[in-house]
Amino acid sequence: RNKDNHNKISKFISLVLRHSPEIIGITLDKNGWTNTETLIKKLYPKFGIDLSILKEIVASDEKQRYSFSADFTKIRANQGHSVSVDLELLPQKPPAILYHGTAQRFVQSIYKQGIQKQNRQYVHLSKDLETAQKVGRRHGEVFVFQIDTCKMLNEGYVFYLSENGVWLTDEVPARFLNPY
Ligand code: HQG
Repeated sequence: RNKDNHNKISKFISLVLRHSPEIIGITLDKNGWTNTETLIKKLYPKFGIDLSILKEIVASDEKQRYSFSADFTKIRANQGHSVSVDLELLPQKPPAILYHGTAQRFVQSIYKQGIQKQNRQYVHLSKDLETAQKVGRRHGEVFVFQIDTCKMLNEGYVFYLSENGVWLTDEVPARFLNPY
């Protein structure tokens, strides 16, 4: 099915735009952008896509993972990077509670060390419970933390909102965590 195929291509685009551009011989600029035409050229042998298909994939992506520049000459991932890029996000005031979905097997360690960004550039937080549950389920038996963002703001922690609605921060120390 078209949709399954698009999902497969989207997964691969995630991999190159967030983690490993070198596997298809592209580079990201300091803000995470890559040249759209070059990306298409490099993806063509594997997936046979053109600009109109890429536009369709970007527009229909369930999590709106990618953005084009206004003139479509550049494309980047909206969040989730492990390579270091500057998304030029401005600090934003989050809702009073945010959620983080994880696996039960990580809970003990998170209560000890807080939520750390691991391989990514930021810790990812969700504004709704349902999304957090989905994120957690990717890792195993799900467990959801509630994060007291008011208290974090009072103590000077900073939050960013990605283009596609994911809340990002550097870390969440354990004292701001409650079980859902
Ligand atoms: C856990 C997906 C032990 C953390 C999602 C998480 C998201 C700890 C895992 C985005 C820990 C890292 C990000 C500690 C954190 N001890 N485990 N101290 N601190 N962890 O995938 O948040 O579909 O890097 O709880 O929707 O699961 O790819 O982060 O379980 O938005 O677009 O370490 O990825 O988006 O896992 O997911 P990840 P995440 P996409």
